[in-house]
Amino acid sequence: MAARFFLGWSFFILFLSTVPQTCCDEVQFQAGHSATSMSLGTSAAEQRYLLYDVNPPEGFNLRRDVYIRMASLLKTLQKTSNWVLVLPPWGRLYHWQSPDIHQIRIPWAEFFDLKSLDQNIHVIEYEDFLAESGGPFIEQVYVLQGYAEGWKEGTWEEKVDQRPCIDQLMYSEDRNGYYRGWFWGYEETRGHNVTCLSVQGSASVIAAMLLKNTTARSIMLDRAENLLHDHYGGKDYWDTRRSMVFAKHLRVIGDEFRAKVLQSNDNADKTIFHEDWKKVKGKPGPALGGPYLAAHLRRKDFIWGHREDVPSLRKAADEIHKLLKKLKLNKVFVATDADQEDLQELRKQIPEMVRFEPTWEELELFKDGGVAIIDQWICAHARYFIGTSVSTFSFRIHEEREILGFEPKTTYNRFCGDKEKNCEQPTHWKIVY
Ligand SMILES: Nc1nc2c(ncn2[C@@H]2O[C@H](COP(=O)(O)OP(=O)(O)O)[C@@H](O)[C@H]2O)c(=O)[nH]1
Ligand SMILES: *[C@@H]1O[C@H](CO)[C@@H](O)[C@H](O)[C@H]1NC(C)=O
Ligand SMILES: *[C@@H]1O[C@H](CO)[C@@H](O)[C@H](O)[C@H]1NC(C)=O
Ligand SMILES: [Mg+2]
Repeated sequence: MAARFFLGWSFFILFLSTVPQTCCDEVQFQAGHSATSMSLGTSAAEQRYLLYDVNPPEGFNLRRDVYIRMASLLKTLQKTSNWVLVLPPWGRLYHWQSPDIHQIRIPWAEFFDLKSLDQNIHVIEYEDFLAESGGPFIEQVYVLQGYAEGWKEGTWEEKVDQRPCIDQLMYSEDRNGYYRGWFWGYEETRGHNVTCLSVQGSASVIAAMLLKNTTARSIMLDRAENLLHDHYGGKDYWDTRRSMVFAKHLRVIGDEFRAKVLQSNDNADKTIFHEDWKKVKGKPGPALGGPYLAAHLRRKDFIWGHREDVPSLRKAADEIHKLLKKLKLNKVFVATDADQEDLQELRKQIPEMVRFEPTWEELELFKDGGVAIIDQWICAHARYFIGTSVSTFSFRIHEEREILGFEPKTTYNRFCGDKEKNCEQPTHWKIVY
């Protein structure tokens, strides 16, 4: 536990003060539990906890999308009773490969501004849940899955049913009858009951069931990505998306880099940031952006499949040079997950390339997730952005630029594959306020 707080930097102290001690043995939990079960069904104000997790191979930016779905489920639940969303600690992500860095049990406050999240729906960190709910126990785990028989042709209906588990269960019963599992790296956490649910439909289809079929106070939805958006791109979607403000310490680093290396600042760029996201009501157009082009070049697993819509480095470099000329810019900021070999090639092809390269200390401090956010923040403030086809990393940059008020044609652009015939450009999603 102490390992996470080895750093003395002042802004980490902030986190410390909000993170209570993990505690409590079973006895305490049982005591707390029986006290509350007496009032079950009688007290509408009783706090219930919604927890969730996502399929392990999914990356950071798809997980951000699943958060939006869970937030709309929480809003639906809150119409009937008192619920809070417990933020699933970050960690063990496939793309976070920097060696020797402790990258599990990371609280959301290291990446996002909790106060901003909390202005949209009531959220708490997992460590707060442990302290508040009386210990490392989750009463009911539902593992979400599809239907074994698939979709019946021609009929789409939203439904949820208790069904036998289709895949091998990632939880196992210990000798005391508790379920053990990954639980975000919290080994002491146990589930009282694990059940598989087949679901088809948007996040809120499960709401009625959570309200009526179970009295569990803490409920975890595992494989939550099986629930779809209630209304992708609607007001509720955008409210939640706008509330996902990056943590201040990461924005500050991004802004310093913009100022020092790219001669970019909010006043000149007309990209004014408000601490209160609810006060921002941008219209597309007024944002100008810093005097640089930004490109997101997704490599690794995106090129291993030889996808038709992902360019070679040569082709990407050509496109970047064309754009620099057209836009009369001489700097290009490149965000990429390219390996060392690809990076060398990129430097050769694009000598004017600028990148955010953290020192080891910065990497240890911000972690792979924080560095990716800094890359996204810098891309979001460029005069013009071009991303990689169907990368959620690029999609989140589109949204950030939309919030900042950029003209759509400076945002919804992507590289084309070398032999791609029909290079369709990304969809423009307008904010609904
Ligand atoms: N720092 C940094 N990391 C990146 C970049 N592109 C990809 N990554 C890493 O690779 C992951 C990609 O997975 P994901 O977020 O799911 O986006 P997607 O797979 O592109 O849809 C990111 O979360 C980052 O960890 C980049 O430009 N800069
Ligand atoms: C929830 O309860 C209703 C009514 O008892 C039942 O018909 C339904 O199958 C239950 N749903 C699940 C997912 O258990
Ligand atoms: C576990 O939960 C399911 C769904 O609520 C329920 O049908 C089942 O009886 C529970 N099992 C135990 C052992 O309590
Ligand atoms: Mg991914």
